[in-house]
Amino acid sequence: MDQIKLARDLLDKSLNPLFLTGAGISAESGVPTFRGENGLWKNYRPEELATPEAFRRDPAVVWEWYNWRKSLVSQKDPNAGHLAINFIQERHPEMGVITQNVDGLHQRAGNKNLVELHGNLFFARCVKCNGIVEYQDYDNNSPQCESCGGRLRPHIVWFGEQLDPEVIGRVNRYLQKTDLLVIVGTSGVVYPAAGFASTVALRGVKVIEINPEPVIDFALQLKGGAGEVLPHLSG
Ligand code: BV8
Ligand code: ZN
Repeated sequence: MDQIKLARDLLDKSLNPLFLTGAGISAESGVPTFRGENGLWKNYRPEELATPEAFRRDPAVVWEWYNWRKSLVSQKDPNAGHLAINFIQERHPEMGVITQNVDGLHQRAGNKNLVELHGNLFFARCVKCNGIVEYQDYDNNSPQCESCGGRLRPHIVWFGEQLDPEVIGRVNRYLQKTDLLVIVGTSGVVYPAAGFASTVALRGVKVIEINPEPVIDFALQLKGGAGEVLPHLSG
């Protein structure tokens, strides 16, 4: 039986499927991935931009990069992969979608039960009072907090920073409950997300991976793009 049919069967029989996505699900929307050919990290070094030290050293440069990414993403739309998740959630209304992405495309697609592991490009956080505000601006590289005048930073989890404990709690509840983990478009490099597949596989949960270059050897691998494969699982 071909892989897609197998995966479709597993999804139809699953009582608690769970999705985990990475930059690859946004690739067909025209949002560059991180480590791919024309990836974001290709022209930048993460440690120079996506770390608290980089922000302390030169906040304006870090804001310039995030503002550029924000303006890029706001001109893109969710693709068939994001939209297919809506149809799958019609059959599985409790299904969680844990994403490493900060581009907000899952929300814009209408996906429910979303957990953003690494924050969101369109929010900022005050380094002084920790207030979180929506921040859609593209051209202000040194935004200030309106309530306390403190410096605003991107509401993004940088390397070496802990994830929000509330987010981790939600993730753990989903990981404990799931009977099928579908992983879409991640190179499996960044922790803790990179550890989720083995966490659930250890208790016998099946893992499906959708990726043109699959990386999880114990998964049922569907080689291909999210936008072409996911609609076959949702129809
Ligand atoms: C933490 C910033 C506690 C936001 C990001 C040593 C060993 C293990 C772990 C560590 C270690 N040293 C430090 C750590 C922890 C560290 C880590 O994992 N480092 C890695 C690099 C080794 N993690 C952390 O620091 C995390 N915090 O663990 O706190 C702690 C603290 C200190 C020390 C220990 C523990 C914080 C992680 C968050 C980092 N922030 N980004 C931003 O600017 O965006 S991570 C960055 O990578 C993005 O957020 C992105 O989400 C994430 C993962 O990348 P992917 O989504 O996988 O994208 P990528 O380009 O890599 O791959 C794309 C995939 O798509 C490819 O496979 C490709 O084939 C596929 N694809 C392409 N086209 C398609 C497709 N798939 C489907 N369809 C297509 N069309
Ligand atoms: Zn403040």
